[in-house]
Amino acid sequence: MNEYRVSLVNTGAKFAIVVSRFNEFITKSLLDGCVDELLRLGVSKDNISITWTPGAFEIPLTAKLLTKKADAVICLAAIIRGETPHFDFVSSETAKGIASVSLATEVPVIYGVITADSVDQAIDRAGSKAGNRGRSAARSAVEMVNLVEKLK
Ligand code: INI
Repeated sequence: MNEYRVSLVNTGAKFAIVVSRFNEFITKSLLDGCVDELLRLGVSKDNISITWTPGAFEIPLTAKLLTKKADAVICLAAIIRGETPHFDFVSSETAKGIASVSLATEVPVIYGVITADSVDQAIDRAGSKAGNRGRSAARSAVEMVNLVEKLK
């Protein structure tokens, strides 16, 4: 039986973070958590890049371009239902786009997007009651880089 279970040990890989400026007061906390967790996992500052987009909808194209420069791309955004009638459209296109970029490029593209019904719920997931989605996305990215390296 083969079982692939990789560690969270960083191997010198490059990480590109894409973060949406929409709802910046939330996404800034996701970014802080993400960078802090990458550093705690031993990633050097020189191997982290940060790219801002206007909104979540623009993340998939940006992520696709960044797959040429990084071993993993981490996507951070906050889509809040209360603020938009097109919540469902933006959130589903963002999720589908991120998944298809990852499948097309075979580079891990991590979904660190909060979809919340209210600003309070988004705050809970950006570094308070329910953890920090940016921090967990950083851990997923390091794990996936190691897993892809092992499986390829
Ligand atoms: N973008 C977000 O990242 N979060 C949102 O909650 C949001 N809302 O509410 O509309 C949002 N909209 C902007 C969208 O991502 C695009 O930037 C815009 O439509 C231009 O293409």
